[in-house]
Amino acid sequence: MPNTIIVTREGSIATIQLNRPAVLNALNAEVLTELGDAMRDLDDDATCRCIVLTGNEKAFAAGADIKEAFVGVTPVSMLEQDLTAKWEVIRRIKTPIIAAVSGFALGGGCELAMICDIIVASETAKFGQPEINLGIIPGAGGTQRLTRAVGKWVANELILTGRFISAQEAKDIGLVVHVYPAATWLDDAKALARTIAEKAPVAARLATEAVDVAWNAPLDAGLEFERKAFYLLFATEDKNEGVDAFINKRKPQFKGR
Ligand code: DAK
Repeated sequence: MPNTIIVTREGSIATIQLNRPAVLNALNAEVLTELGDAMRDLDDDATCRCIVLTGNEKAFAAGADIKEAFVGVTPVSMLEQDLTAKWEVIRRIKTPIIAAVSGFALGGGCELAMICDIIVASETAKFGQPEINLGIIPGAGGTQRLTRAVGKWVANELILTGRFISAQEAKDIGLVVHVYPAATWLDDAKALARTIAEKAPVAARLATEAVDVAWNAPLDAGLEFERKAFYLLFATEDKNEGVDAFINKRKPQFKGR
C-alpha cells in the first residue's frame, strides 16, 4: 500500500490523490516513486481509460520537498539519485491524465501538472515557478514546458519574478483549460475524465502521443507521426464501431481494440 498517495477507481476512471497534506503535498522521492508505480499499474490496466491526478483543497503540490531534496545535497549526489528518471516514468504514461488543481501548484507542482495532458483548476488554484526565490531555476521541465505553453515573454516574467498567478490568469495565458467552482472542482474534473473515458481508448492514447510529438518535433516529423497513427487506427475494431454507430444513429461501445 502506498504511503503518500491515495488511488481510487470509479469504473473506467482512476483518481490519484497526492497525500502529504502537512507539507502541502511537497514532492519527495517516495511520492514520486509511488506516483510512478501507480501510474504504470493503471497504464497497464486496459479497464482504466483516464486518470485524474489531484491534491487537496489547499494544495495540488507546493513543489519539490525543499527540506529533503535541497539541503546537504551536491551535484554528484543529485546525479546519483537521478530524480529525473522518476519524472520520466510519469511522462511516458499513455493513458490520458487530467491534472485537477486546487490551491498551490508551485515549482515542481506546476511542472507535474504540465506533464499531464490537460490541466483544470478550482477557482482557488495558484500556479507559479518560484524557484528563483531559492536561488535556483525550474529543473523538472518548467523552463521548457511553460515556455512552449505560454510563450517566451510570459514564461520569462513568471520565472524571473516567481510570482503566483490565479486560476483565471493561468486560463488566460493558456495553461489551464477550465476553471471550476471551488465547491465542485473535483467532481467537474471527474466528469471530464468520464467523457474522455467513453472515447475509443487506442485513439485517445495516439491522440495525446501525437500532441506530445507536436511539442518535440518539427512540423514535418509531427505530420508524419500523425499520418501513421491515423492509418493505424483503421486496423482497430473501435474505428469500425465508431463509424457504424454514426451511420446507424446509436451510441458507440468502444472496446479498446
Ligand atoms: N517543501 C517542503 N515543505 C514545504 C514546502 C516545500 N516545497 N511547501 C510548504 N512546505 C511546508 C512548510 O514548511 C510548512 O511546514 P511546517 O513549517 O508546518 O512544518 C507547511 O508545509 C505549510 O506551509 P506554510 O506554513 O508555508 O503555508 P503557507 O500557507 O503560509 O504558505 C506556500 C504556503 C506554498 C506559499 C509556502 O509554503 C511556500 O512558499 N512553499 C514553498 C514553495 C516553493 O518554493 N516551491 C518550489 C520549490 S523548488 C527536479 C525536480 C523537481 C524540481 C527541481 C528539479 N529534477 C528532476 C532535477 C522542483 C523544484 C521545486 O519545486
